[in-house]
Amino acid sequence: MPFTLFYSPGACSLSCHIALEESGLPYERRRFGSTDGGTESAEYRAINPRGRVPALRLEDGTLLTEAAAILGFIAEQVPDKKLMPAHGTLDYARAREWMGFLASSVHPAIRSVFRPDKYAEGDAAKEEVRARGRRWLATYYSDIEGRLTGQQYALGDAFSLVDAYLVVFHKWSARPLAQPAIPPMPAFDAVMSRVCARPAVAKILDFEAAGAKDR
Ligand SMILES: N[C@@H](CCC(=O)N[C@@H](CS)C(=O)NCC(=O)O)C(=O)O
Repeated sequence: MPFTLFYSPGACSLSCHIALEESGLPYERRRFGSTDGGTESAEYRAINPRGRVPALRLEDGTLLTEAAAILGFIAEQVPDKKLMPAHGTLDYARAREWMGFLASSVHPAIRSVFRPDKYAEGDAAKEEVRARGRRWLATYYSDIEGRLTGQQYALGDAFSLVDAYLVVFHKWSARPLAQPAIPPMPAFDAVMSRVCARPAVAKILDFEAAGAKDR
């Protein structure tokens, strides 16, 4: 049995979907929507009690969660593809730094803008959460832009799965709820043009945009 990716179109699971396609490994995928009740369903909770995507089921039935962990795991299955820098190098630490920042700072800020209902009740409280989230987004996206200025890819001259993870945050930044907070990002846009032109990335973006349910 190949790996099975549990994903929701356009969610952070997009990064792992791209990673699997880049890896060339055989995989299956199952869609559980994060905004239509799919991830909250009893069927999905039985698969992943955390009720979030992404999740990756391995050949032996083990379930792995958390996008950053899944990205690292996929890269390690295909070391020749060099989807992540070698362990023990500063580049590897830099990749972990990017992933930690995206997962623990930028993602929660985005969540407070897209899903304030997860943090507050009542319209006024939700708007306050959203407004504060937007202030964080302005700071974080300026930080991303600064780090990407002068770079071909997040880690320098070579594509890595950090770039696959950044695709998610670039797509989210274009959504109307986030847009008012997002500064001009010419460097981020240029890196993403390069990344999204990769055949594997373009294929998965098309697939998720079409909302297709099968491979
Ligand atoms: N820390 C997790 C967060 C995963 C997460 O929040 N995924 C969202 C989609 S982007 C989700 O499943 N949301 C459904 C929900 O919160 O009910 C990770 O980085 O993988």
